[in-house]
Amino acid sequence: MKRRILSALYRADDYISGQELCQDLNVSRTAVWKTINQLKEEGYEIQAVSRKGYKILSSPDQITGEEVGARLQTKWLGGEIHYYESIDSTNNEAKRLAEQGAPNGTLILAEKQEKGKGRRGRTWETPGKTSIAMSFLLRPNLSPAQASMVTLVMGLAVAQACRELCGAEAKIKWPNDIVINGRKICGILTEMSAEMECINYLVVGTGINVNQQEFPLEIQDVASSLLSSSGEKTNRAKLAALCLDKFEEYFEAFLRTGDLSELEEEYNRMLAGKDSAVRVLEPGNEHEGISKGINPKGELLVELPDGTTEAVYSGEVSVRGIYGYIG
Ligand code: BT5
Repeated sequence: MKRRILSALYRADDYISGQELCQDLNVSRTAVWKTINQLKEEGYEIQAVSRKGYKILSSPDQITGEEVGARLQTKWLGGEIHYYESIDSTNNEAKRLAEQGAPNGTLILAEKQEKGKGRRGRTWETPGKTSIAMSFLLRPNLSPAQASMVTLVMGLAVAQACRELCGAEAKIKWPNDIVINGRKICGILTEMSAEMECINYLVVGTGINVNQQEFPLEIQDVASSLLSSSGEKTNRAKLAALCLDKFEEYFEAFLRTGDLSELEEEYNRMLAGKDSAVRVLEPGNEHEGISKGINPKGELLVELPDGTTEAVYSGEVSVRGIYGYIG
């Protein structure tokens, strides 16, 4: 009920009458009035003007299921939402829920992560109140080999959402970071449960630095936030919802062809360091080349000094040393 009323208030550009709310949601005027009061108690500023109705003036900065859910325009992503003030890791929670049979599209949001995870055992800082930590569960009909492309689809969604909502010069650092001016503002971790031929489920976890003004010493030189780079605060729930809206749209494009052929061009426009030198950190075979952007399989094409081009698969190597920081 709260989510539906919030959603109607957000959708209305101007005032929405009590009667409209009752009719749209099929509830009584008293129920609407009660919910509006409840929202006010929670910190929402809602103006009520006679003969005009209700208008939302401001909302508390929180990343709850209601706040994000009310802003979502997706068809299936976020159909079920779980919110935690504090959790070990939203990816871990998504996996636990997946094992209990949670449906495709289930979304997990947390204000704070106690054990946020990066790739290969690294950690991810989610201090609370300033960032986004979210994971969602997918049960796609894909082969395990296609899974790494889903990280790229989310990267494109986050970069576009940051550009659209914050006007930020967000770029994608292949395969799983979003950077602004060479500093990381977002990391994506996709985890998979699979058999030989098919995926049981995928968990796509995204951490975004939104309103942080400072960072722990260890990541001070590599990390940034949307606030630090633009000077303006961003509503976290709005940004999270926009990332998810865009993911659903791009993911459907990905499913249509089973690869990134419909998204490749847009992705390469947003790619940091395209046509510049990159260092490929293949164990035992570190080498340099020129980044030529991704191919439809999501591999990074690297032109080597001898003129040949190699396709770097995200699962095998990482690329670094190009965006002003070592990542
Ligand atoms: C990543 O790993 O960038 C993937 C991060 C995924 C985080 C999300 S949050 C929601 C979901 N739940 C989880 O538990 N995880 C996901 P990687 O490329 O390995 O980068 C990790 C490195 O980034 C660390 O070793 C630090 O150097 C740096 N780092 C840690 N926290 C950071 C932050 N808040 N901002 C920028 N850099 C950070």
